[in-house]
Amino acid sequence: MYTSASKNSLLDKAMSPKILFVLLIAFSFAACSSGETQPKELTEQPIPDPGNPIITDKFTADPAAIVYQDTVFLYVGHDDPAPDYNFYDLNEWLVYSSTDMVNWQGYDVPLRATDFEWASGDAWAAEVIEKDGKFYWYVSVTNADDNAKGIGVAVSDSPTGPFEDARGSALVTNDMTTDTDITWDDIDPTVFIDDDGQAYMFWGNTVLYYSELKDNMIELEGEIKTIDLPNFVEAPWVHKKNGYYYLSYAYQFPERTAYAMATDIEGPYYFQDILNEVAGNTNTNHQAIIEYKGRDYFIYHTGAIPTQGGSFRRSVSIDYLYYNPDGTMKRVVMTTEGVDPAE
Ligand code: FUB
Repeated sequence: MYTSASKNSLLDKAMSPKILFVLLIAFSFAACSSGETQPKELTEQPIPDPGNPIITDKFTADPAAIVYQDTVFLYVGHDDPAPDYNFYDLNEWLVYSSTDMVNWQGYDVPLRATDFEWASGDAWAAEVIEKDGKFYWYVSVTNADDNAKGIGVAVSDSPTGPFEDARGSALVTNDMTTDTDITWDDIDPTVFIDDDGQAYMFWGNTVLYYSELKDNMIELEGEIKTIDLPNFVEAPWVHKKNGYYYLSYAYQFPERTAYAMATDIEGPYYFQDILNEVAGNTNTNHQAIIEYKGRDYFIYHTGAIPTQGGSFRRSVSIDYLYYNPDGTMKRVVMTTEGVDPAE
């Protein structure tokens, strides 16, 4: 039987602190799950400081970088197509230097495709390496002999040039690599000198080739071999850290950057992961990786220069690279801000 006494005791129960607490939680949960949170008070935030792209007065592509005597030297191709032309049009390479990764000094043009008499043009991706005080610049150009892409090498006593053709002929010609029928598989050289002093050159498009270099750095040594990597397109870059060899490369097209790891320069290379996503409005990505003043950097290109940037009008950007404790690399976060001045 329901009496007022029993009604009171129910009310008393309902008002107990324990039940009140449960009700409060239930109400807050219901409010949250229906999206009824209180908006925070909004304030104006600082406009991002556009550190990327790092060079804005020219289109720059295919970055490669070295650290020499505490200075970073950045080597790029100069995208320079006429306004109505929509393909790669690069005739020269440029060099910049920096001691903080933020402020970059330019120099006179150090090398042009026409500096190789046997080439008909096309200053495609290239990379410089220092050995015994000389600087060797390995380049992709079109070989006038067969109208196919080939690799040349220039040399200088200074990281900023001027550079001159070190051989007077191509280091790699299309007929030396027969794993594919395409005429542009001999591009994008990257050179790595291992701890024992042996230099290796990796290059390719669709097929990834590599070979040892002779001590003089301007001749191949031994046979040309291949490395099989998933969805390899081009732009190999080799670096070493804490005993691991990292082979990063352009993966699929439009390009992401992916990487594989090995404990020996010649492999086997084990695929790891995507390292960088498609770089905005450009089909290509083309990375360089360096360590400088205790931090790791991922240097790449995007089509981010307003308003004409794109696949054939690229510009170099820099963001931080981070490693996991097991040596794998974290995916790069491409930013507008770029990096802070290195100290
Ligand atoms: O710049 C011309 C070509 O585009 C390069 O050789 C490739 O790596 C791609 O970035």
